[in-house]
Amino acid sequence: MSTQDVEPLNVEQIREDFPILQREFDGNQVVYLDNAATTQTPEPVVDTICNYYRQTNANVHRGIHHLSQEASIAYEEAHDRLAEFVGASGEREEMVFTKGTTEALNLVAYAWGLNELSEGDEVVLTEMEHHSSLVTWQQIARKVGAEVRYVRVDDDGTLDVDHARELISEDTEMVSAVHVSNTLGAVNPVGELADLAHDHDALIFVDGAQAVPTRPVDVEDIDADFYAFSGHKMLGPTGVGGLYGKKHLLEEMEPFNYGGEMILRVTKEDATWNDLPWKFEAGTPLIAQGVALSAAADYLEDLGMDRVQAHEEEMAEYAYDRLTEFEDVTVYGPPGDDRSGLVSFTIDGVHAHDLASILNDHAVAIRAGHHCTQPLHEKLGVAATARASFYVYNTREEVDALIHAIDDARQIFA
Ligand code: 7TS
Repeated sequence: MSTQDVEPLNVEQIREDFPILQREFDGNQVVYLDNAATTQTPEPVVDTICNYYRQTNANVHRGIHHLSQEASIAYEEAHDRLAEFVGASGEREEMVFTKGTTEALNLVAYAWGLNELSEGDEVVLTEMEHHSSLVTWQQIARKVGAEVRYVRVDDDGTLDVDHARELISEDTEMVSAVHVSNTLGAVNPVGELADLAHDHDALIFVDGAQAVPTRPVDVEDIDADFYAFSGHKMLGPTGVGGLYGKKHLLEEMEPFNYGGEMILRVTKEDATWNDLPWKFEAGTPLIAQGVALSAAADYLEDLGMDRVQAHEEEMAEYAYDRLTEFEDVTVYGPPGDDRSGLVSFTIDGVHAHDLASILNDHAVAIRAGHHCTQPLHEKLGVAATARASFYVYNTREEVDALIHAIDDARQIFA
């Protein structure tokens, strides 16, 4: 989609919903550019959390009193809302609430992987996986004697799809790929990877932690078997996220955790499992968080995900263009006009942590480190990068403030 085709976001108005953006440190107003780590929470979402606790709070599913009924309805409808948000027509049955993307990956790796993978099987990842995917599949594969293989990242920071075509074979049982890289900003052709996986009777898990917040996502269009995301990266609260799974797969899978809420009937010898998605939500679930996540989806949908995407891309392109004006700055990942809303970079002779610290003196918040993609950083030949990541409330002026602060750091280290 061309970013010119949609009406720009009214960023000034959006910022009014985020009082945290008015905070000052030593007289400098915060410039929050660490959105790939976590996004800020708008007033309507904060209100939803507060109102939930003020008016509705009760445990769900097992109560027959009014408050429990209200809480149950709100919590159940939140599943429908998030299913709809990512294009899952199976509604709540295909939408499990988890703590976030990491737990969703662990859920599938344990509940599906431990039971379905065996010696000789292959799990195909990409070199740009976040540790939540990479480490999880690595450890599960080790337990069952399966092999993990990695689709190469090209020098231009995009996925080598031809290599994926070579790697994915009859031995492949699972392809697990990140939709949008949290380090490179690359947007992977996950629909194409899904087709490749399915051509070889393998499944595909898509890590949508950086995609669901930043672009319209349709899991059925992608034909993902599993698709995960985190609420705190899309204006929602911490501690809640979603796992979409095709209904027949979730039905066939063993539970992940055992306990209350996930059972239908229990005897001293055995137990049977509750309906989807509750079979995968053992114990008192993330009620307030789930309801608030649904409000975050409403907020984003009101903005329009195509407009959110256009804004992200505009911010990233502007930052890319400004950063690449510096001769001593290296920006990693695809070109400025072909990336999601973040830029990871290094400055010759300046450690990323030192840079982040100087930027912090200007109240510019970025992230420095390996961003939980250590093997990718090894490939890039750097131990750490600095990363600025943008969201719906960021402005060009804030990118200018970033550039100004970087220039200051360059003078200090010159
Ligand atoms: N996958 C990707 C692509 C991510 O960017 C992250 C978090 C996760 C999975 C894990 O999400 P969680 O909500 O379960 O923690 N990424 C980052 C980051 O880039 N900086 O801090 C967290």
